[in-house]
Amino acid sequence: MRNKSAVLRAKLSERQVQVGVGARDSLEARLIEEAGFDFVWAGSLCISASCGLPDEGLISGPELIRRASEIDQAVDLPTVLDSDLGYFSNSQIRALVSRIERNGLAGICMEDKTGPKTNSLASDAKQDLCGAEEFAVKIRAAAEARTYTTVLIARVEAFIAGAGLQEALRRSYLYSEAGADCLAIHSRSPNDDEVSQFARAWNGRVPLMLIPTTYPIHESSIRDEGKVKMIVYANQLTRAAVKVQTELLADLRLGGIAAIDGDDLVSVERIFELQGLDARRTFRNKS
Ligand code: SPV
Ligand code: MG
Repeated sequence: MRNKSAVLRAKLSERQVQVGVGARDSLEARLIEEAGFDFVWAGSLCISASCGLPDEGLISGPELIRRASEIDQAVDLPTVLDSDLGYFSNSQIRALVSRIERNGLAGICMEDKTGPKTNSLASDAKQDLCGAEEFAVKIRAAAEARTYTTVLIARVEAFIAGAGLQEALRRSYLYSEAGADCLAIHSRSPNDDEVSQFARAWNGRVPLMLIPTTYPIHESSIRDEGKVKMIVYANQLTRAAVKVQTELLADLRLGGIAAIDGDDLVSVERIFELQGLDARRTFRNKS
């Protein structure tokens, strides 16, 4: 088996930006791989949504790992688990890191908010930070629990909580000292001002990750600056699927199958093809 965490870790020191996309299941992961992206993001928002649940920590740690590893096994790409984890105890973190490693997941992202867990893009939700020093201890516990090359991403929610640039920087230095391999600087600003200011001010040893949902960014300008090494398009696939499926269901309800234009659908053979990737891979490896 390829060591996916070593692949992801090695790429973090290259000039190129690694671009990941959020998948809620194995089929989406295969589409992401086929389209040429670098890694899969197993995000709590889309996985919760696929269970018809709010992104509020209702899926347990082991269940989230099971879902992420199902996604991971469908592709050769590395998978990063968005594990929340910030409100877990140190011993829970150690147990989960060990399970994450045994399941072959390449990276873990932990965020520095207190429970109860809320989604960072929910403007009406409580977005309280946990103590920075307390979270640094959790990062250290996760880093020390690793027996492998698992990439540990500390997610800084200072901008989400309205705590500003200086607090984002203070936390980032602490987490990088504690053993984080990368810092996810999250923002839900309508433009890239917060993340750009942060990137300009950041002089630490580890690279940055961005999750551009509410603001546009240009991958080429980010690459030239050299501090951001990971980008995640976390929820665009699920949002696109909901849009297309809602429209198709309305047409189907109103006009039956005659109302569906064949060009709006992929063929059944295309689904067979996506289902068969594993078989082809096994065949290739044997020959
Ligand atoms: C997720 O995809 O679950 C994330 C990113 O954590 S966000 O929804 O933007 O907080
Ligand atoms: Mg999440």
